Amino acid sequence: MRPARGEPPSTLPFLPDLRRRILFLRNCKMATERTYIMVKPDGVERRLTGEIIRRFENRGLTLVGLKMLIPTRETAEKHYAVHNTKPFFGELVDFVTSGPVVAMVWEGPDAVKLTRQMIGATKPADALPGTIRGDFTCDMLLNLIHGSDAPETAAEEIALWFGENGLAR
Ligand code: RTP
Ligand code: MG
Repeated sequence: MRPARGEPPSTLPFLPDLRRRILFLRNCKMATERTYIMVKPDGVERRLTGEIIRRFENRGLTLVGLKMLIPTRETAEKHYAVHNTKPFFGELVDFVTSGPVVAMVWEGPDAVKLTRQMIGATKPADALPGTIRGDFTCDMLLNLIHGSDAPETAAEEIALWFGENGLAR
């Protein structure tokens, strides 16, 4: 009900609906997807892990798994197996195994597409301002962050980096 003229509203009228929608999305398995996100060694070294987590939390995604590790060559090669015939494969594996990474699983509606958009394009000149890469890097290799490119790859990557029972929920 609208407050009488001149009376301050006790609360913004749309808020209860918004809260209900947020609760619905949190509980709605159909709308929810998981994705594998990794802050690469350059992102950790540049102390951008907090900034990256803040962006995903601000967007409304939920962190469901997190750990810091130095990837083995075997894991990095499996992770980037789709690129193993490309000329940059060796350099890519060298880079990803060069220091600690922060491995994470994020959950939310359309999490794969949403996080990829927030990460920005692979080619520095295509990474728009406002995206993580567009705001913090202009290098093709030192591009701070990985995000799964499809729900199927996300499931494989989550299994590779976190195993069967490695997630908090
Ligand atoms: P990522 O897998 O790390 O999230 O990156 P992405 O999806 O944006 O790009 P992808 O095509 O999967 O390539 C993986 C990483 O390889 C390097 N790359 N170099 N020189 C090249 O042409 C080239 N293409 C890709 C990038 O560092 C990219 O992040
Ligand atoms: Mg990729």
